[in-house]
Amino acid sequence: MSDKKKLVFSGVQPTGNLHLGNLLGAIKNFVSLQKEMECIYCVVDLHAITVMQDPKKLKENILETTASFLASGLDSDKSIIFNQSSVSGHAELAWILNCVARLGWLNRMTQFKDKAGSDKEKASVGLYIYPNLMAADILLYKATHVPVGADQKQHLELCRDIAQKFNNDFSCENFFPLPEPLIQKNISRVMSLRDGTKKMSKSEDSDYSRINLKDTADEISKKVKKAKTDSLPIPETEKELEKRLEALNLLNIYSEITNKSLKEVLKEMSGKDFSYFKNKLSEVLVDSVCPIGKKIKELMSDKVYLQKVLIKGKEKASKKAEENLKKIREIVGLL
Ligand code: AQP
Repeated sequence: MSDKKKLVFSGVQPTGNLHLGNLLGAIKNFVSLQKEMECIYCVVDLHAITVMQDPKKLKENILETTASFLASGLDSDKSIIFNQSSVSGHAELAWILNCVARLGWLNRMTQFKDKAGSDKEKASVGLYIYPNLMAADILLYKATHVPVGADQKQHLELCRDIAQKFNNDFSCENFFPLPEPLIQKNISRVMSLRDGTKKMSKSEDSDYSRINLKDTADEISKKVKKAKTDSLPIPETEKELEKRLEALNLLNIYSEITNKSLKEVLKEMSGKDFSYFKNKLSEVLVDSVCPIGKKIKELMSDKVYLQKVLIKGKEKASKKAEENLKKIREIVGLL
């Protein structure tokens, strides 16, 4: 495929403070891709309302997620940056795809099971069909590449199944491309600082489980100091880390931030105790995260500017979406 035809789409939910998991698992990749390909990055506010949001806070979070994109290095002249609900084609295509996707496919989605918890009957219908909306987000632009954290891999596979079924059902071979997930190799899932079996998440109750992009140097140091580890020193080999999930997570974070392989990090740190390593980790985190946090705060003091960025993105996105939707309506037989 020529570079011209490649198109990147991805989104982040405006559900609160963005954290190190969002940065290392997704946004870092967004930034490097904008140098190579045409990219569309979306603040997915319609996804956010699949669980109840305080309307005032949601508005603020949409702007703050936009500020976080810009502060992390996204450029609104190079990439299309907008919020999902401003382009109504996302909801229209989602409805069409609701009629293509099968119940059995959605029943297999593990994120719904995790987020709905033990009482699924009380979850919103929106939360259940969230992956169909995600498929619509991507297919509306005929995106070919989707940078995401490993937690979104299953939803991407579903998107490919939906695209394939649409192409077969309506006899329009290759109409929708089958999008490829782009998952970071070294750190595809940043884990909670309190529990190495859970991913770092905005909605986790304890703020000590995550490093937020807006955390101060002091907060980062405190969180790293309190991060769960074990009593053994840092080992020499990756094999010895297999069952030490919290230690592995911290070492992986250090490796990603310093651009060193885990092997190199172990060479540097083996035999040292965690208090020594945690000091080093705090230093590199403060150096890389605090400038982003400072920029987010600066950008949030000019909300008019942030709104202008979103409007500019909406205009570009709407044009592309409408061109594709015209063809989709025609294929489906809608007048
Ligand atoms: N811990 C993580 N490690 C690696 N990647 C992650 N992502 C999220 N958490 C991690 C990736 O960030 C992108 C945006 O995610 P999102 O905010 O839209 O949704 P999410 O995956 O549901 O993230 P959270 O933080 O867990 O949000 P809440 O708590 O609101 O549900 C995605 O590419 C995701 O893979």
